[in-house]
Amino acid sequence: MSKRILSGIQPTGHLHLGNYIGAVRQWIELQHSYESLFCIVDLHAITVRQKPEELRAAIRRTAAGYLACGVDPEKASIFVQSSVAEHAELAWVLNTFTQMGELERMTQYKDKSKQHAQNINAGLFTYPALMAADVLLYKTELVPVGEDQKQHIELIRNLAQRFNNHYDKPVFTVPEYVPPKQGARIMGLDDPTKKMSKSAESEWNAIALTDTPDVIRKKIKRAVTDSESEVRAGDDKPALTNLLTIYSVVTGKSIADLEKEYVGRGYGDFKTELGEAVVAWITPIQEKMATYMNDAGELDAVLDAGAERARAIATQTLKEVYDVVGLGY
Ligand code: ATP
Ligand code: LTN
Repeated sequence: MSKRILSGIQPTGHLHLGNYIGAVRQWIELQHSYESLFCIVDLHAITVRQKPEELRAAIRRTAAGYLACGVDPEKASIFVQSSVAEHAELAWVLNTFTQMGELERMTQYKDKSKQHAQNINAGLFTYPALMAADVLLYKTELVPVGEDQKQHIELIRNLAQRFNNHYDKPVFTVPEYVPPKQGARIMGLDDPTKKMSKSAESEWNAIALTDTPDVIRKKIKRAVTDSESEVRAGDDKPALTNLLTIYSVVTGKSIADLEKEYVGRGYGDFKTELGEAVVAWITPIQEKMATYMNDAGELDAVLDAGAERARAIATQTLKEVYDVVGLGY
């Protein structure tokens, strides 16, 4: 049997280029060789306050986004986390194996507690135990995510080993982090020192898959650049490195070739042409996304089928866990 992969994105806001390059792009490739599960992690999303109608809309839009980017529902199971109750159930058990000190070290938790200082809830703190449940329920071997999630994967590996050792049974598979080939950390267009993020304060930070062509062109025009006018990547050119990575992903050209194309030309040309390249790449994705958003029945069918396949595995694993732990009667 082929190896299993699982990944997920929170339905908060709109999918952006960072999500695509850091995560979804890998999924589309890997789905051909691995048994694949791609989740919309709505239970994670409520660790930050969400308006009910907006959350529901974001769940559907995220699912449509996966499909529009090329996740094939015949190859992969696409499902919503809250429709498989075992995620929350296993998360509870894993919470009892997770140390406070480990959670306190998580950088995502530290960042989010700063962003949401008025609501540092217990769910935000134990977020990684729920993420561990997502991964371990399916005995997942590989987890393709952006670099910001590496620390969480390391914690999940420790939890799996700790649980297995405690009961002296190999219940959980110890998963591995799969880094993106390119663009593990896409930076904000307004600030190349911070990652592009759905929840960034500035509207100039991220390019959403749903942005109109004009908005995309404007965002790229306004993107921060580095000193001197040479179009080249390098440690001393974080902004250009980021823009060149995006350019390379949307055109399939190598960064070296792009650098050659722009020898002797300034940032102005570069940005205009990058804007057009992103628009050309995104247009068919947006068209496909619109067809899924306009066909509620089709989207429901994909999510129902995905949840059913996921549930079949999840029920088995949870039963094994309850058995070894001694829960029930
Ligand atoms: P938020 O800002 O609300 O926390 P986010 O934009 O960071 O959201 P997530 O839902 O947390 O998005 O992440 C979904 C996936 O996208 C993860 O695999 C994550 O590693 C990846 N990802 C997110 N931002 C980037 C980025 N800037 N570069 C590369 N990968 C990213
Ligand atoms: N924590 C991740 C989202 C996430 C996830 C997962 C990713 C939740 N559960 C399971 C991979 C596998 C994030 O914030 N980007």
